[in-house]
Amino acid sequence: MNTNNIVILTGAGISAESGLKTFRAEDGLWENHPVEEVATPEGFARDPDLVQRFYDERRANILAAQPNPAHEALARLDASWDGELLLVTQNIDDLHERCGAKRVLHMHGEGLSVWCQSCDARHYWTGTLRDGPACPVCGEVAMRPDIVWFGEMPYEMERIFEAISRCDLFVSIGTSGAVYPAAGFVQEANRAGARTLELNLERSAGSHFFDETRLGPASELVPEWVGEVID
Ligand code: BJW
Repeated sequence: MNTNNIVILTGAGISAESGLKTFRAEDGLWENHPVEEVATPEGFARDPDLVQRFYDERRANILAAQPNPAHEALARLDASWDGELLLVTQNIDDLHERCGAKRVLHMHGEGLSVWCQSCDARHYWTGTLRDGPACPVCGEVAMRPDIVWFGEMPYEMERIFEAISRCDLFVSIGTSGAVYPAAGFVQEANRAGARTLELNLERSAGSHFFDETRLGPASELVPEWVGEVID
């Protein structure tokens, strides 16, 4: 089958070799708090200082991390692929963009973006929020991380489902398949008649939905696969 339209989904596993922690591989805790406790609107309402500190730390980690060969390979694919391509990432880091990838969509938000709850402006932000900086646009102290928490609607779902409905190849990289709606994308791609490929360190919750699963570190599997596609 000829491949023209590609949708790629990436998760925390692609950035693991850049030193950014995955969510479920270790104990899933941050300072003894389950991640679900800090990554929810309820958690933020209950203890804003805790949640701001969590994301201040994540922001600093993102800035310190460097892309790895998997990010570089996907950027090469993006630059050379004449057909349609959408790189949907669940990650809040900017490692895809730092390699030059252009067709990137951050469905769970961005760690280096903050969102003013008072005037709705978004700002590129590399500093902290726990000290309560005022919004540069409206002056109110009402900024939160621009992150999609549990119970909130991920970004650009219509555009994602539309791209999946037209793709002929769907590739999932470094994600456990534990969080919806991203975990359901493979079934949407199957319904669309696309070929489905999973690249992951270990079998995921949704492995049985894929036509093919390749196991190994993303820094090896992704450059190999991109080499096959470009050639
Ligand atoms: C490697 C590797 C290496 C390691 N190389 N691989 C009951 C049933 C179904 C759904 C629900 C339910 N109850 C509630 C829900 C909905 C809920 C949900 O899914 N909950 C689950 C816990 C069940 N989802 C939501 O609330 C979402 N919103 C929503 O559903 O809105 C309604 C809606 C309806 C219909 C259509 C559309 C919308 C919002 C989800 C928001 C997720 N937010 C987080 C945190 C924010 C970002 C941040 O702080 O960074 O996003 S949670 C966290 O999980 C983060 C991640 O993006 C996300 C996915 O994790 P990921 O990337 O898969 O990481 P891991 O750690 O799980 O896996 C890493 C994988 O890599 C592993 O497999 C490793 O083996 C592998 N790996 N090293 C290759 N070197």
